[in-house]
Amino acid sequence: MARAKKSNREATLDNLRNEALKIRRNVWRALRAAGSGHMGGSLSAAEFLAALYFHHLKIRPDEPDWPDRDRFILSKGHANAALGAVLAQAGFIEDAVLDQFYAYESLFGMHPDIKMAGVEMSTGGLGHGLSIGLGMALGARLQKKKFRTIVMIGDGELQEGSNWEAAMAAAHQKASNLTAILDYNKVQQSGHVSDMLALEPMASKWSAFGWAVREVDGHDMDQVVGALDALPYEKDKPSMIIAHTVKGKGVSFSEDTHLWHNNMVPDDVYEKALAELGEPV
Ligand SMILES: Cc1ncc(C[n+]2csc(CCOP(=O)(O)OP(=O)(O)O)c2C)c(N)n1
Repeated sequence: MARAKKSNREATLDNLRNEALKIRRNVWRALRAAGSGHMGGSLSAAEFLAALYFHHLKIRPDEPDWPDRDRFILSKGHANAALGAVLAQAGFIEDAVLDQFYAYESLFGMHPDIKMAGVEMSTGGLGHGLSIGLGMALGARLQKKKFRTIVMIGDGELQEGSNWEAAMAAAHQKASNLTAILDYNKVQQSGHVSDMLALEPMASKWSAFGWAVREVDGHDMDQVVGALDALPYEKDKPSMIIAHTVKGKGVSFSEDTHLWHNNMVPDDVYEKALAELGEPV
């Protein structure tokens, strides 16, 4: 019997799931090359990064500085292994660069370097990306350009007061061309966010700051794509996507623990991780 043909949307979602799996595999590959690095927050971001670079962002990998491109800032810059992975998969950089993670004179370092193709902003000191993204969004408005700016932030990062200044300013400026994605994996460097410095209620807090808010399961590709396709959510308001995620997602020992926020990656750990993730198609 002939197999039922997949709808275009199902095929798109399958393709994006596959890219997310490749991101996770490439994260472990890069970290193994360096011997260590930040796996937890890189693995939680995989679905959104795949959907951004292979579905949502208007970008040209062969012309990284195209003036009309959408801008993406990874404000939680310690997850740079995942950004490098998706930039390689999308063709901004050579695949071989992934084996140069954290190597001497490599542009692919522990944090994003604006000198590397496809990287919009050097980040790593937490708490700056949203302000910079707002500046880009306001710049687009001044230049009468249609490009959009998307900033991914972490929940631990949100404890930095500068985020809330940017949140107020973006609402005041009615920056509807600005989107924030909160990788809400509930774990920061030294423990669970709720134990360190609680942030709930998250959604109503952002609404009160004047943002249009949507909450999704950040590992459900259908919801991830739906949230991106629906942007912007309200006229004259910046949009916030609260992505409920799992730190270290995809590998049993790294999930939902600060112990794998940043860790060593000897060969046996790398092999266990890849065996659990499985092969992309
Ligand atoms: C200003 C600043 N303070 C401290 C650090 C060290 N640091 C790196 S990652 C991290 C935890 C971030 O937690 P979160 O935003 O929840 O990231 P995720 O769980 O997504 O990896 C900290 C404190 C930093 N990079 N910048």
